[in-house]
Amino acid sequence: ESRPELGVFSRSSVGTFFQERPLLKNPFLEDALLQKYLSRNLPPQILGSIRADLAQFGERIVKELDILGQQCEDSPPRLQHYDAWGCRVDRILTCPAWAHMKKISAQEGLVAAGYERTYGEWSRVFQMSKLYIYSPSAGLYTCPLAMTDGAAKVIESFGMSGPLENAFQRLTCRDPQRFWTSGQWMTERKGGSDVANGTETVAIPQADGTYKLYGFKWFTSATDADMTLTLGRELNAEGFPKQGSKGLSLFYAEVRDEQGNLKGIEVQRLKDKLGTRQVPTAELLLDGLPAHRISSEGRGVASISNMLTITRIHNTVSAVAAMRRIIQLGREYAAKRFVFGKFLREHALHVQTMARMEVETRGAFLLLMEVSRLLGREESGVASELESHLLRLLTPVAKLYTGKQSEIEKRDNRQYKYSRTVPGLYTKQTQGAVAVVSEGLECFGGQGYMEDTGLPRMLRDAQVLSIWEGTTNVLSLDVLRCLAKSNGEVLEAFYLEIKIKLEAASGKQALAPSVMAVNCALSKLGQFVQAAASRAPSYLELAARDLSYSLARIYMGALLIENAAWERASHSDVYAATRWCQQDLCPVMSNKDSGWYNPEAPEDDAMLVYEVSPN
Ligand code: UCC
Ligand code: FAD
Repeated sequence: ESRPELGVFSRSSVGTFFQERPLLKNPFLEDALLQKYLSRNLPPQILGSIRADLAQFGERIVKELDILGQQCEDSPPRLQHYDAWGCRVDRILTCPAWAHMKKISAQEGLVAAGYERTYGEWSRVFQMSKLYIYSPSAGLYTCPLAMTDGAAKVIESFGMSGPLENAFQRLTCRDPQRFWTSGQWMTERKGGSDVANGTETVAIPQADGTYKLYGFKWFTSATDADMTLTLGRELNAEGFPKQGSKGLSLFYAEVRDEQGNLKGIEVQRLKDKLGTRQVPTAELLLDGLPAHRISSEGRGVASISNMLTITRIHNTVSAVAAMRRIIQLGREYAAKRFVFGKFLREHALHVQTMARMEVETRGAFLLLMEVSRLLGREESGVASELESHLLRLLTPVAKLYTGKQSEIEKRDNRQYKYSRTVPGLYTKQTQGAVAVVSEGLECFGGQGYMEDTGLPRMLRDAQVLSIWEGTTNVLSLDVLRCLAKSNGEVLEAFYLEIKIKLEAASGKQALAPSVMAVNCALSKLGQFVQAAASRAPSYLELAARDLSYSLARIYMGALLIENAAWERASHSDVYAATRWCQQDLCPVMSNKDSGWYNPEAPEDDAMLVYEVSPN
């Protein structure tokens, strides 16, 4: 008897095991630290309503928005240059999910909440908390929201009249039909950091007091916006553009006419980007864009700085939110993935890896909330001078540190021998804006690398956070400028606020080593600043990045201690503070001792980078 031929007419067998996927749960209810932060700080009369809003929004994120965010990634924007009849139209075509995000953003008041000020000085904490749970599911719609918020802030600071009043109402409204978004066009081909020398756009005055702008904007994100703030150069008496920073003014422009066609703008092309693919980023030729000057002549950069403050805080939101989300998903997965005889969450080495990510994220989160709190206080008119100084300093510090953050190994308090002519200790500092997210992807093994899990895009989108809105070095120089300009008052504010935060931990034995570490770092910082005062400006320039990192780590240490000193704090809060404070909190002092900022260092660095082959 012959055997039947097996499987000829059956489907091939693919096995019976399928890994359970990590589920996104309500990102507000899953976030113990956010909830504790709100309970610790918010007045009881507003806590309930803010919690209810965030819990409800968290539910909406899981059920409705996360999938829309993925659709934005899957259907990136396209540029249609010509219509079927050969007419130039330059339409930026976005997907329905992107349009839906605009509607939801208005309904949820994601910009409006910052201006309605329903919760007084806590309104910004509320708004940023909402954006923080939304951001990883937003399909990068948080990018236009950031610029919209920044534009509203600039307009509010100028006072509203004429078209600006209408614009402000639209940027800050909850009605999806009326809601506008704004662009922020600063970067031209010659420079995005060096705006003063890079801007070639000229503003030609018109008889009615308005202007027409001619130039080329090299990067313009969320180019489907309704309006923009941008920089342009006015002409001197001889009819030539005025050069330098003093030649730049700030302009307001509505970019489309009633029919939705662009006014005096050609879209050259859409950018082909590593990440942020959901967002249309374009190169624009301004060919007579009608505009209103809103700053006084030559005060363009100073006037747009309010926008930079807001967008840099939003950038911090995105950085911290990405870290938090990958941990939330990673810990979910670790409870489901079974390897070597037990669940991942039972493998101590895996959990140690996640704990390192968690410590990073906690420090970053508290710094984000601190900056939001200070912004809210300033906007409610209750901030002290000290707090305004702190806000100015901590905004670039938070942006640059959280964008770059998350390189885990430095957390170990290991010190590496640095064998150069100058003996010293070298604290390892391989840097990577994406390190927590990158480590987070590894937590899913091979699946973390698979596009259809939705995870890889988190890494791609994280990479931009240290580049746009000011690179790490440029912001480090901004930190220097801010310190230098204030005659010592900003640094004094920094010291005073930290002392206040450490006070909260007095008498708490478990926190004593951490308090000591922060105090020790503060005194090293003081020694550094004192020593640097007598050195050439190039010395501080070389130290700028390490100095900014030191400010970030020290301040985050103080915030973690303050958090852990709360009477309802958990053992984990104390542990997080302890772990944070075990690292080198003042790398600028360690690297000073290694001679990295000395006059001969640039030459050595240049030789290293540009070494040529001997033959
Ligand atoms: O990248 C962009 C959009 C991306 C998409 C949106 C992302 C949203 C967040 C993510 C959410 C998903 S838009 C392009 C962003 N571009 C930058 O960030 C530029 C980076 N470069 C700088 O920041 C430079 O430091 C410059 C451009 C500010 C340097 O210009 P100047 O002209 O050389 O600067 P000066 O002379 O130092 O400063 C001119 C004035 C001074 O005031 P006065 O004249 O009163 O002494 C400064 O104190 O501007 C003041 N100023 C500031 N004030 C400069 N920066 C600031 C500041 N940050 N805060 C307050
Ligand atoms: P460069 O200034 O050429 O920097 C190159 C390198 O030099 C960097 O490592 C930088 O840190 C370093 N460097 C520069 N100056 C110094 C210095 N003085 N000392 C030490 N190091 C220095 N711009 C807009 O205006 N609007 C937008 O909507 C917008 N969207 C963007 C979207 C995306 C996806 C990207 C990637 C960029 C976008 N940008 C936008 C541009 C962005 O803001 C700039 O690219 C950024 O500010 C850096 O400017 P740059 O490209 O001229 O770099």
